[in-house]
Amino acid sequence: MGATASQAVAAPVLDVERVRRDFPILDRTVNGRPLVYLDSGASSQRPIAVLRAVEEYETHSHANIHRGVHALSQAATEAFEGARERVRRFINARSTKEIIFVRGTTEAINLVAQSFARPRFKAGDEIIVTALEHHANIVPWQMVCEQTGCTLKVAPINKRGELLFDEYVKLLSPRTKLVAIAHVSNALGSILPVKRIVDAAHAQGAVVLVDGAQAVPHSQVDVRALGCDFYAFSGHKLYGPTGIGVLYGREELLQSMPPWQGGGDMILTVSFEKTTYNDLPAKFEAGTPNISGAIGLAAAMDYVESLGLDAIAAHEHRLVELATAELQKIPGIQIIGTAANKASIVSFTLDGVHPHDLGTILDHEGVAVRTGHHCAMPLMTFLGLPATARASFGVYNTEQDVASLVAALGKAREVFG
Ligand code: 7TS
Repeated sequence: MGATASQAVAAPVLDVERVRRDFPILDRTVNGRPLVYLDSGASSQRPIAVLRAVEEYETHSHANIHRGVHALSQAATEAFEGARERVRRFINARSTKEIIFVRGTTEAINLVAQSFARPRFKAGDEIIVTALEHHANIVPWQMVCEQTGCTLKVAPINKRGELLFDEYVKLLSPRTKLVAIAHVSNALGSILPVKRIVDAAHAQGAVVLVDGAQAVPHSQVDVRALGCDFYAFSGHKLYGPTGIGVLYGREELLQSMPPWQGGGDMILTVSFEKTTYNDLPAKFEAGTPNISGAIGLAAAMDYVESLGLDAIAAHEHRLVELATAELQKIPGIQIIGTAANKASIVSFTLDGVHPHDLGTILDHEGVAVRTGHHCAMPLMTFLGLPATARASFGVYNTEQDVASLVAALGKAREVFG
């Protein structure tokens, strides 16, 4: 991923005005101003197609899945399993057995930590993460280290927000059991060279988990081409509902892992003497899942593919370039994160103004950005910053949105002198 200039020219163009009409929320005002939504990195908005798919299911087809011979239960099961097949195609997994529905990226990573890592890692084993990870890709591994005695190693980055690849490779050894990396940094937008990271890890026999929360909404992801062993993402950053996400795992690995949670749906037989577990993917889906969420997620995947992921990537790349160029012209603005390869995110600070105060002024102008440590406190410590303001772009953002951000920053500079 990461559109180069020539790719950006060749890619199909997104009709953004038409796209915007698909998102009713964009018509609302905030503090008396038209909403300028620049926080899709935290959660994107939903198009009518997703809202309708969820409403249609809840209104006309809801029942519990895998449980009844009655018509509604069968319809719900078909829709839910159809959504799984939709996800499989979206990321090009081999089999629907490799698609586990979870609550989101956080749950997916915890599942791998507790079911893959915890039972097999021991003192002397090592897990590698990078210095720019979201807490969701740090804390579950720290918990495994506490539980098993294994050690967490951190692959360093430079001040631009790029992984120091050679330093990462130096950390790899036969002790490395797992490498857990973001595909795209949520705080800086850096795109990591996942394929190279995976190949180097595999050469040492380590398994690789990719946190794809910030990648799937912005470019085509092919888990087989990447060669990763696990890939995690959330529906709500991909124009789908909250409370639904995906863990992709290579079938062979998922087969070798014990269930994480016990309950209904994940068993074949239960007796007080011996319980046997269901086959994949049910083994990892105890209890009633988020049925409408999965259906909404499938609709979201239809929607983004109808726009074209190449067109989306090119559009957002243009907005990142434009925002970076315009913000750099404003005295006192520092762009945080200047990696050569970036996706959809521009983090910045304004000299002398705390990002939270900046975010409040921008909100008065109707401009929604996220401010704070972006759940990446170790990264902020490395950068020597308490926080940044972050504009993150989605399919519905326009050059006018960038202009509104720039104008609102002008207001903020006036307010703070
Ligand atoms: N990993 C990355 C890279 C993320 O950006 C996020 C959420 C998560 C994991 C966790 O995802 P969840 O859906 O399970 O919560 N990131 C953000 C963000 O940047 N602002 O708000 C949430």
